[in-house]
Amino acid sequence: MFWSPTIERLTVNELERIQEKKLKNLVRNAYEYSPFYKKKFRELGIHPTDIQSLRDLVKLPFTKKQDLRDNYPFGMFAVPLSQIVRFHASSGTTGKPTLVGYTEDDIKVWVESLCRGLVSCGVNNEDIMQIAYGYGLFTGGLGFHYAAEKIGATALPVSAGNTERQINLMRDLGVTVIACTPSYMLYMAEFAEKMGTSLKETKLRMGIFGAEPWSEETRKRIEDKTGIIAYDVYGTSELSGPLFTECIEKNGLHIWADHFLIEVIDPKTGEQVGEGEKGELVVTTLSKEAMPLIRWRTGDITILENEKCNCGRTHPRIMRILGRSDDMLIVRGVNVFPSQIEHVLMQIPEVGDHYMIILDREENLDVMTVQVELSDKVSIDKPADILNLTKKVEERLRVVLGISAKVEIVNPGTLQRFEGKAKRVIDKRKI
Ligand code: DLL
Repeated sequence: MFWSPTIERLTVNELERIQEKKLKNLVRNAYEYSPFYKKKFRELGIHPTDIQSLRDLVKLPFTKKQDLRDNYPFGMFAVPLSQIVRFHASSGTTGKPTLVGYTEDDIKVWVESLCRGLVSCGVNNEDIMQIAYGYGLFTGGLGFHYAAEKIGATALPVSAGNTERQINLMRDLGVTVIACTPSYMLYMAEFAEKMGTSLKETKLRMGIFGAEPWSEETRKRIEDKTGIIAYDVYGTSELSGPLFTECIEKNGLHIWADHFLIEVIDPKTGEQVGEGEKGELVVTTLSKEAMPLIRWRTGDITILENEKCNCGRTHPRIMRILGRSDDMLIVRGVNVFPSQIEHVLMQIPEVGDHYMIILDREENLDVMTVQVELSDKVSIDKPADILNLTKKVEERLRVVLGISAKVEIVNPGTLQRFEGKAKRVIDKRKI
């Protein structure tokens, strides 16, 4: 089944012709209307007429997360605010979020992309889709919501959390498709067992899982425990939100080439790697109006596959995300940079210079513990004072990160010291 049968099966040549036309247009628009790109192109001596074909893409500079931070909130936008119909945001390194704006057409392209993906997994208008990604500034909930409705499926906008209610609704309403993080699915499966039931006894037949790294082993576990088919979905807020999914072949995620131009590069040299080689995914948005991105460094490591898929789609695929090229952690679906944690800790005079971040899974849910030494400059030893300090650090971290962390205050000099590069993150999670 196809959502846009003609477009999804265009020949590579036809797709390239669309991409070339859109790329030229994008560069012209960015140069004219985006203050950020105008300045950057001028600094580098690039003029839109330098871009005549897809081969010229490499002449263009990369765009990085830091660019979004430096131009917060509206400096990346290429349309006036009156044309923006929605904002989404994800957490940033120093408390400032990464803001994304959408025009009406940007939302349409996002929805179209995800509809193609969902239909490629077999979602149809008979399905009831439980959307257990967070609704709000996070793109997961609303992204799936709009696509489910567009397909004519029934959206159940339950958002994340309140697991007992999730399971009751799933059973009572005969939910057939669920969309959530893979770790939350595992948690739900276990919770159902505690409630004396099993998700195998529901009508659930499929799950679309993403927003965090996961593995083939986790897919197998989810499928074994729940009896459903598990598909991968990828996207980032900067590119819109959830966008690309596997099809029923489960052999890579289709990237919709009429809207997104992809490259895979060596993160160190910036050079494109050969097909089949591992590298960082770089995406140029060909249709986005509000916040066009040229050669956006996703930070995600993958492998590109250009061969036509057995499902009949001609658009390129990326293989399951294999890791990150930077230190970004994903904790309960939220992007967390260790530097954000350091920033919070170092603003609190009662804590010392040394800390450790420990990530683990309890009942399939991520738990983050931050161990930090007490400063040797202060004399706090009463348990009540330590408790107050613990609460204060926890609260500050919660405000900045948007998720909670367990804080443990330890005595000065007790945490590990490093001679070379500090390794402050211990990730015990098995994905
Ligand atoms: O996580 C968008 C999304 C929502 C995708 C729902 C899928 C489902 P951000 O919060 O901006 O956006 O986080 C994007 O999450 O750069 C990857 O590192 C990671 N990520 C997303 N999907 C996958 C996946 C949403 N399927 C960051 N596998 C990305 C591995 C993923 N990592």
